[in-house]
Amino acid sequence: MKNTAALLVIDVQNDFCPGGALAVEHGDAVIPLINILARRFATVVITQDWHPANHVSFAAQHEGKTAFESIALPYGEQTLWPTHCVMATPGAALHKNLDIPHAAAIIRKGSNPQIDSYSAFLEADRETKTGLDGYLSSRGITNVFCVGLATDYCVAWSAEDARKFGFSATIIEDACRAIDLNGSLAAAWSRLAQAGVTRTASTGL
Ligand code: VGL
Ligand code: ZN
Repeated sequence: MKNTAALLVIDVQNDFCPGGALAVEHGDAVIPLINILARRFATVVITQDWHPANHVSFAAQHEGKTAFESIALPYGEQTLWPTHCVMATPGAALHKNLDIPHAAAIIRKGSNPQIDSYSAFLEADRETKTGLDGYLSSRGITNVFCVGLATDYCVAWSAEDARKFGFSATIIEDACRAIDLNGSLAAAWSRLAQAGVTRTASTGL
């Protein structure tokens, strides 16, 4: 890959892998491919979903609510999730088979108790930046490639926001797995197409 390309490795954490608190089906199956792809990029950024134990996205924080329902919050509609990726717990750790020693930056997101953050660039209030846009820009990055978990949430929102900040964005589909809650995967792909995100297979890179 050109030096203007970066790979974003989204949320390959224990809680999103089989046996985890918010397991994505076959989530761990993407790891060997991600390890291979990462070797083609000089710039790799890893993200971690990283919530306080009382995070607003946890169903357990809302009396009478169960996981996968949604509620209205000041910044919009929020899906409620099982308690997951609590900061500094084993569930929040990167999967042990992820092997990207040259990744120079790790972005942790979702740490504000009141605001979720699917995207690696912007929190769910659509205002608060993580700083990733500046990190990439100051390294001369113009093209962002996204892999990881989950296709229809954190990968999709990150790719959409990459476009918002003026990067080209490509999702490498076979290096991602989806949650697919109530048609969320199909909905994500149509929003992504609207946003000008490219969808490709790793074999086509
Ligand atoms: C994610 C739901 C809640 C993700 C994170 O990484 O896609 N999904 N938190
Ligand atoms: Zn989360």
